Amino acid sequence: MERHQSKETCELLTEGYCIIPDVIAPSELVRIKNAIDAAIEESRRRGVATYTPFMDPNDRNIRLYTLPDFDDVFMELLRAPVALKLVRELLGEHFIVSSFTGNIALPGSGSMNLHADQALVVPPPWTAPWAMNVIWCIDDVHEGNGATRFVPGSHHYQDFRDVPPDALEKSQAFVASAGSIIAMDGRMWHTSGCNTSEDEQRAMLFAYYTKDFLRPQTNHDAALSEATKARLDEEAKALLGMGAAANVRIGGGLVQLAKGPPIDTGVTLGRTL
Ligand SMILES: O=C(O)CCC(=O)C(=O)O
Repeated sequence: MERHQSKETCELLTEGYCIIPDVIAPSELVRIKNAIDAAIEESRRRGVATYTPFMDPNDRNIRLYTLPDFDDVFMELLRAPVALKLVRELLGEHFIVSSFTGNIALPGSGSMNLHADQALVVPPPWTAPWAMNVIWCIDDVHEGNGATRFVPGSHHYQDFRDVPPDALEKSQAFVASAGSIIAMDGRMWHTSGCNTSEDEQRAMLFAYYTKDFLRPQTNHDAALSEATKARLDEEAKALLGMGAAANVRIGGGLVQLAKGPPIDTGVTLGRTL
């Protein structure tokens, strides 16, 4: 492991996740919670359902999509240096935001199907991290209120066939305080937990970044309102993969192709392509 890498980065590279506490100040947490409440109302007003039956067993999971369209604070989270540092360490310099969604699990919410986010956008084999989530914990999260559950070591699975039948039983809940971020390799198999608490809400926001050559989950150019788009600077547009040029980087203006096969095929960990 390189010397300059932090403990968190090392854990992310080796364990497939790391937790960084106290990233969001208490006053910011209030601002984000208010933005989430407003987004729920606005999403419903726009006719976008906050219950997604193909994902969740009942409507106690409130889903929010395309968060940057609701409040500028969400774009600030996507651009937070602490998050982008982790993304660079795992995915390298060239990445985009694939989607930014929220899942607010209310008491009585159930678990979705086990999955790995990279497996949702890349066919196997999954030999390198091409995707990752930076999960913003807006509430304290733990087993009882349905924190995300992950299968330790599952970021090494390379194919659907590698997922054991008892993967769910092997899963464990993340435990983190409100204001933490959890960075998770996109190959980690995980699911939402069941919120069995009496009265605890569990809001977690999923900033999903991928290598820039992967088609994103959200077409931000189509999904964001004109008003939101007008507020984005060039750097934000690039982060959202909204530039006019899309997948033209790999060949390096044909120079790389003329030189022969790429030196690094993206099959090894970190800083590739
Ligand atoms: O809400 C959670 O804990 C997990 C959500 C998730 O994995 C997803 O939406 O893909």
